[in-house]
Amino acid sequence: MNRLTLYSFPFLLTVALLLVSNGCNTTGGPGSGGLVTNAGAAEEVYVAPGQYDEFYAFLSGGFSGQIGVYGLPSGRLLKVIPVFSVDAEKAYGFNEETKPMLNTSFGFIPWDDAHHPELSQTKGQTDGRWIFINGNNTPRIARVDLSTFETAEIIEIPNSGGNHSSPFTTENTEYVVAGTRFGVPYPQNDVAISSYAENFKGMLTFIKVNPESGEMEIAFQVLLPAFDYDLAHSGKGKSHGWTFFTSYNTELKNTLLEVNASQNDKDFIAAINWKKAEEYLAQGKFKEIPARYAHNMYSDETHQATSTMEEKVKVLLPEECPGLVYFLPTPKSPHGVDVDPTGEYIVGNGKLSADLTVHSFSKMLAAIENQSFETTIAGIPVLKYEEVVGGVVKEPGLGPLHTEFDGNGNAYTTFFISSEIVKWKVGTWEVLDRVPCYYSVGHLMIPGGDSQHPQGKYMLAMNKITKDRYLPTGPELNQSAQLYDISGDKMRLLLDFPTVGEPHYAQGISADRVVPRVLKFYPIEENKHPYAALGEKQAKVVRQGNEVHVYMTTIRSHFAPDNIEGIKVGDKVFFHVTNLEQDWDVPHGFAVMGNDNSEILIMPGQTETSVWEPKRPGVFPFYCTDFCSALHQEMQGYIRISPANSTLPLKWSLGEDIVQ
Ligand code: K7E
Ligand code: CUA
Repeated sequence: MNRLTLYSFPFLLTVALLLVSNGCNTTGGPGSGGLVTNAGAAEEVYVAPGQYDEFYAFLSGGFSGQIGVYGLPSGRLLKVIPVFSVDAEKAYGFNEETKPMLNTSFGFIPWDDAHHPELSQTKGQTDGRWIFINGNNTPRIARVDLSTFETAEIIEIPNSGGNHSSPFTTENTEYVVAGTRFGVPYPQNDVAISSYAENFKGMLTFIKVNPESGEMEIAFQVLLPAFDYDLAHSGKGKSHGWTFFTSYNTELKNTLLEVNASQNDKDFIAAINWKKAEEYLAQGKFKEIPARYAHNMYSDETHQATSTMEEKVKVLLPEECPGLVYFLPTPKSPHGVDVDPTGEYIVGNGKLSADLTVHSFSKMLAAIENQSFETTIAGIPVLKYEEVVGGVVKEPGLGPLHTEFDGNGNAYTTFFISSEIVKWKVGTWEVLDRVPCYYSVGHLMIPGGDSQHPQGKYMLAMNKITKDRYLPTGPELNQSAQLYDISGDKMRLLLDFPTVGEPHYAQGISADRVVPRVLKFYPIEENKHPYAALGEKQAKVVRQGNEVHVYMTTIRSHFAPDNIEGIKVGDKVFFHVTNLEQDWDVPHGFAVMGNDNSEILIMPGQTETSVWEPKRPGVFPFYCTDFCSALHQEMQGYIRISPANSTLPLKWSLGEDIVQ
């Protein structure tokens, strides 16, 4: 049989268009595409020296596993926050304090693929407290504290594979959610891959967020058929209490998905009534099942992370919980699902569909009330398409992926294949404007654009292909973001800027919601690190068998102690370095020659630990790695390593003061 006959028409169309869209920008050169013709655009993105940007933008790093923090409208990179990947710059995953953050049921995992940052919300508005982000590969959700811009917590998601539809929040951050992209055996087990349809399942997870501390806890999971659950967004306003997940591969195939998962005319949006789930939980209608998953917390008091292995999880079965889940038929392999600010409309971005389907929440409730079901799958009613669809945007573009809102009744949808963003009117479904993207846009972001209260001044497009936009940098070019002004009727391109990693989704927030909360240093008197030295008088070196603990302090511009002797080959040396500074932006660094580890970078008032196992006798220098003062280059010391059988006593000193 001719293999081509296997391929569906939409698939061939997609391939053809992909080729076209990629082909048109291979011949580029400086300024060959997408010239900014708007006079004054440069002025609109110019943030004068010494001035702050108006917005923070948090862009996921994709396969870098991190979050990039940028200012808008300038596009200036402010910080890379290490989340799922080790980062030598900040010693994340290298120092003893943060290693437990990357612990999982598989052990220490130094990397992940992070797609969707999501800001915490209060009353449907971004509140600047935390930002959550998913790890896809080894399913996890992280919480970053926006007072320190550091990862505060990571929780692993069990019964999951490819944690992609994650971690979208509810309107008061009651929950963040996680949906499995890949079906996996439930329970995880050694079974034939060809038994996919019978042995594999898809799990959706609701993670409760403590309203004061932000601490996460898996509240419950919902067991569903092994579709691929792609993206999610929670209801708001009238639809508060519901969360919507897109799915594809409703065909339940386990091979050649590009063809086999594109067969069904419609896939589903799964609508989960989490308030109903809470009732069922209260009634005890759950199954508690064994599940090993890590829960890692960083403490700003002890400056240390702990990792706890959790043992079980509560699972709800739709068959036993009527009213918990409904399926909304949605054409064809929907990617993003986006709820408008009123909570009435649920946009299903069908990747292979010619039109954009928008469901109506009120119609959905009516269809449930009237039991307008097409059929039932695994105990889950499938609502009739005609009964739930609220409107259709006719032929807006090719390859819709994601939609955001501006708070003025307009929606903006990205089209990957036709490489553009289309603005349309919610309710009338008319196309109002379109702008090209350079090139192949994935997600877009309007600050607050997935909340009840968008701050609709700018829109950011995150593009997959960068050819001809920037100076070449070898075979790989950084991904690119483009900033548009959306304050008027027409979208206007203002700026291109390259980004680190591969941003998928992003979040934006006006700076005034974040800046007042930012911590400038850790009060030294509150430092509860068990190995802290809270003043130079507490600096010391303690031997416990082969382990040597150096209680070291650092302040401009010396370490205490800075001369250490009596260490032997075979010892394990713990440098616990406390930064005594009590001023903003005065970290000190520490590194010792030949250590198979990164430097550490200690914030003012913090303690960090670097472990070193010296391999040979000699005298080895250590120094401060962060240029901290005019005498930074003087910030150095020595440690003497003697042979394993040496009887040289421990000795440490700083100048004349603390000689032992
Ligand atoms: Cu569309 Cu991972 Cu949200 Cu990329 S995903 S674009
Ligand atoms: Cu401390 Cu340089």
